[in-house]
Amino acid sequence: MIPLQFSSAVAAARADGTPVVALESTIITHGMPYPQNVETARLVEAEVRAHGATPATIAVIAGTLHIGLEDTALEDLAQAKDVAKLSRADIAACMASGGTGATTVAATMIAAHLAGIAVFATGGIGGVHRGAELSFDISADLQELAQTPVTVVAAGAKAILDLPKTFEVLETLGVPVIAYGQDMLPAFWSQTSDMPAPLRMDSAAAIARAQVMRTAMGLSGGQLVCNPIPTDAQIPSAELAPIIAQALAEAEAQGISAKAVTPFLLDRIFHLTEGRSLQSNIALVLNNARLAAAIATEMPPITT
Ligand code: PSU
Ligand code: MN
Repeated sequence: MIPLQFSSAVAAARADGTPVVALESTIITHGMPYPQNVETARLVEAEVRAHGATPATIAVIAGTLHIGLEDTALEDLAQAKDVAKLSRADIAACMASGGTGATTVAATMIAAHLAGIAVFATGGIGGVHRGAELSFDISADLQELAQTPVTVVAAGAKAILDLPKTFEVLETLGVPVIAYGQDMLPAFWSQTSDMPAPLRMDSAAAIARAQVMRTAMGLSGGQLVCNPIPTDAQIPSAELAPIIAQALAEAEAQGISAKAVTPFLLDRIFHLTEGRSLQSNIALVLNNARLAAAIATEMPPITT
């Protein structure tokens, strides 16, 4: 038996067959500082509700996999120190030992699929880190997209990563990468990159139909929807490039490795931009929540 706990709102949505959008918790515990992390988590949940779906923020608390968090649990998680960062490799061990942990994109996809939820909104996915040819640091998020049937809405991958290598690996793994409403891939803090998107779709219905077809054909895995950041929230890449370079140099000098890399870089970029990177991050997550709610509305209802 898997210890699963649905929030009252998610349980009601499942019973009624109304749309649900999964949300991750690592962005709360390891991606943003307190209190902006919990404020953002609440805004994202509200945005999903305002667009006709029920938010299901996912986390492991004392060994139980929560699909949807009540507000006090969200607040506790946002304030907690030393919460584990869980991916495919460690989520089961954490649950078996009664531990508490936040779910990354990979672990959130696993949990969403267990709960029958087909759509998930986040900010950015993990990917191939710069220098991966030496470190072999490639996020488990990419493999998860190849095997778990959940459509993930993100703003692309952050420029802290090696973007061309990240998209090469996704192609190798057979993951559909869809730019929403434009020909070029977005690049997280900017609306466009210099990379053409493998696929372009202009409606939530088209994205939902593609996932349904994929699953019907027996093709495993999900889809990555790359939704460009709103115009007024962009940060020019020329402005961020030296900041990212500095954060990467500091990570290297301090010997930061493995799962500590992404949280370290996000925190350094937040401080080096005096919080501006966070404002952009919040705007794009909200934008992704809106699109995810629209896609969830077009998906077949959850069957329990
Ligand atoms: N990218 C972001 N913000 C984040 C993350 C990635 O822009 O908070 C988090 C997500 O939870 C993602 C994880 O799944 O970092 C990837 O970590 P790693 O690179 O260690 O796989
Ligand atoms: Mn990694």
